[in-house]
Amino acid sequence: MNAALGRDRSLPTREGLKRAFLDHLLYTQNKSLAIASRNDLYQALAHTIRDCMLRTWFDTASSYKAKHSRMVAYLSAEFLMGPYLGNNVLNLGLMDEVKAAIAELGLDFDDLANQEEEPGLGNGGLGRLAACFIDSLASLEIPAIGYGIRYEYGIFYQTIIDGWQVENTDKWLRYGNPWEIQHAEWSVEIKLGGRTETYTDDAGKFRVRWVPEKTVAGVPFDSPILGYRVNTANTLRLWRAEATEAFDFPTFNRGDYLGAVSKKVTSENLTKVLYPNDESDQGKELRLEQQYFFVSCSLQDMLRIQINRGQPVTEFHLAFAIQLNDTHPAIGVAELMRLLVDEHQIVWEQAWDVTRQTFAYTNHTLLPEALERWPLKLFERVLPRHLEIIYEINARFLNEVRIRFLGDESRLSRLSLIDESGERYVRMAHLACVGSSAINGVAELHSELLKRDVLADFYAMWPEKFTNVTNGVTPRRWIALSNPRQTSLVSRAIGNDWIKDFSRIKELEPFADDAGFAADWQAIKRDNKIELAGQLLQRTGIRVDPDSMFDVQVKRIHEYKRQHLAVLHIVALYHRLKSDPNLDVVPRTFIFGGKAAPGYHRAKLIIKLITSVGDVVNNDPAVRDRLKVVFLPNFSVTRGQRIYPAADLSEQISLAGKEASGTGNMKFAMNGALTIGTMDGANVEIREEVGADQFFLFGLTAEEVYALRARGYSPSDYYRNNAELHAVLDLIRSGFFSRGDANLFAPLIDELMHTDPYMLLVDYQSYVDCQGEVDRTYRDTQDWTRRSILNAARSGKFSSDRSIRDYAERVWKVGPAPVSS
Ligand code: CBF
Repeated sequence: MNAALGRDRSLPTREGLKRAFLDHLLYTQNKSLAIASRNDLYQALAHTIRDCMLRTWFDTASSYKAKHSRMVAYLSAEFLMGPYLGNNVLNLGLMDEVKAAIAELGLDFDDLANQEEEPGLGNGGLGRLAACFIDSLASLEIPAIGYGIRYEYGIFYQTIIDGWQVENTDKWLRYGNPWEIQHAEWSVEIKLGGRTETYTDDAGKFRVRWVPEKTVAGVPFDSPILGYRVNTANTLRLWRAEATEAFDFPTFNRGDYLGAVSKKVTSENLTKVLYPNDESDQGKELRLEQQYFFVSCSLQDMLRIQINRGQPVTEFHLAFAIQLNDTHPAIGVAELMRLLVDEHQIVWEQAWDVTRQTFAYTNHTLLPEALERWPLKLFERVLPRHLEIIYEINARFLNEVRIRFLGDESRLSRLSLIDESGERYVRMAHLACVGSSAINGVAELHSELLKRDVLADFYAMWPEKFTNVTNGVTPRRWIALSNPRQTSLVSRAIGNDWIKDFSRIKELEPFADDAGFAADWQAIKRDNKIELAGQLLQRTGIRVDPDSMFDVQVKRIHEYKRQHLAVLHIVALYHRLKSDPNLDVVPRTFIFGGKAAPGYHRAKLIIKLITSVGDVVNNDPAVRDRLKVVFLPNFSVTRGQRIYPAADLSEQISLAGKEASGTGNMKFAMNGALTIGTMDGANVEIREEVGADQFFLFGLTAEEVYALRARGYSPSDYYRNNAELHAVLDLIRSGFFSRGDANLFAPLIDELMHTDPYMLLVDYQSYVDCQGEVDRTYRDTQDWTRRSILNAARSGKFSSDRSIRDYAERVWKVGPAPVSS
């Protein structure tokens, strides 16, 4: 703790902050103001702010220990935290003071904050959800710990070269991470590979022992997660792999220096890099090792805490509620059984009881290809003991099924933890379902579809286990931090309690009809758009008009999300304008952003299509002032913070039944964008909340998609029968946007015309018509602004605080445990 900040938990004064900052500059960075780099200044500020949190962090841990509070352990292979500095200053309630202190030193807070390397330890929605949840858990003062992986390289840095995505490594740790503290004393040992053997213990009991091929050490790195203006700071504990023996002396003594350190290098590979795929990486041995590694580290850590508190391991479920963020940590079910049965000698039945009462499982996808399964041979090679345990769990489980559904052999094979339909696989979702006391989807529609399709057999077994918890996002980061103008306007109107209790944002509703407020709201949107326009110019060289409609689609690039449907609309508008240069269209700037998985060629081709259409449209004098298309590279949390506040229109256009929830849709609505979207994921609930008038709906429903598929879908009929669509597809196919290269986009267009798995051609006309409605509405600025305010005012449901309250009540059965000041 820095002396200048005082040793109690009271907030520092401006003078104290300045002194602490200069101290850190000297004693942590060893620089003076005169010679410090921007990174030195950022590091000094980060350490100053961290100091303000340490006492609370320490007291929180002590309080949980003393109270024996049941802790939520949120296990997630990804935590897409975004930059820490601004968020921590906000949650401390120190934003004005810190900005002023920094300004008095002749520096600019935002400038220093921009220096932070964002920890991109996640791919997209799932990892960002974990980050929002961890913020809400602390803000609601719920005892919790987040467990994950400290990847040395996070999600790749995307650049666009010649219109194509190029991936660069993300060296986020190159200047160190001031927000973490390494705790080598809590390192654990992780076994991998090898074989098992049986033995008889001293009491004459038959037991199994795992003889691993190798071991690695798991070392925890902790970061404080401070709640918003409370005395709670929970922990995010990320594991890094290290060699158990960094230096192999026998090898060294034989004269092989490089060989002696090679073990270290291979061990550290385990947490080297985040797999950059949004929807699963099954089949990759290293990925399975990563999953097992962080899960075993975390479970061993929880057992250590439990034992330290003097509680018996048979009461593990009373001490911890573990949430599995998708199936990536589902191996935890088998690992907890192994730890309890093999290492702590608990009898199987009791261990199983404890395990089932400990875990709960969240499913995040309906895409069949994303449901994780591991080839049995690979699984056995990496985790031989776990396979035996899974066989035993399966045998007992299938007996339960036999009793319930006598003679139903096909049900048995559908439910089995082992897929035996061809090459044999371990089904991770099945392991998660069997080993959990609760199973949830992430939006109402998604949870219904899970019960109806993907997990229907489990629903038939245990309907009482199923529930829905609709996702949410934290209003702290996604409004208070990223949209300060809207924040102060709203707080002037209704006070600032909404930041803590977001249901109170509904108090804004009457202001939708207040002309003065609406004018301010509009002016703020314009200022946010000017700011984004500046970024777009700086990063892409494309100049856009802040008075045009900002029509935005930012998210991972995936065929089911249908970025290419938006492109078809752009090409249609372009085609219309070329045919009738006097056509009256609302000037629009189409903004895209998002990463494609490096091996997903079709998604990369969609990026190339967007940039190619942009090149033509942006440089055609006939349309230049009315249509602009920009692809902003390297969409990230940091970039999102600039984009959501500046959007007029939010594009949520996935094929109904494909997007589990979506969370970007919520961030847009909170920041006053109107949505154009399908009845998919959480869009359904957003429309319900904000009102049908505030939402531009188009496209098939999930039911209609099923029905059409069942009847047989022929995309070429749509191509033949819709003249504009015909022209649009032909224009792209002809090479018009690819300098005459008719082959470039052929794979995309041919797929649309022949199989169209995501039914773009079915929804095309409805989408384009709906965009016409968007245009008409946008022309009436007052009406649009009113709808924009209503979107924000009615978005209260979509706070992650509400999601966490739902989990706490219905799944974890935990409540707040405030830390006294
Ligand atoms: O639930 C959070 C998000 O998770 C995903 O990103 C995922 O990785 N499966 C889904 O695709 C989103 O719909 C969902 O909002």
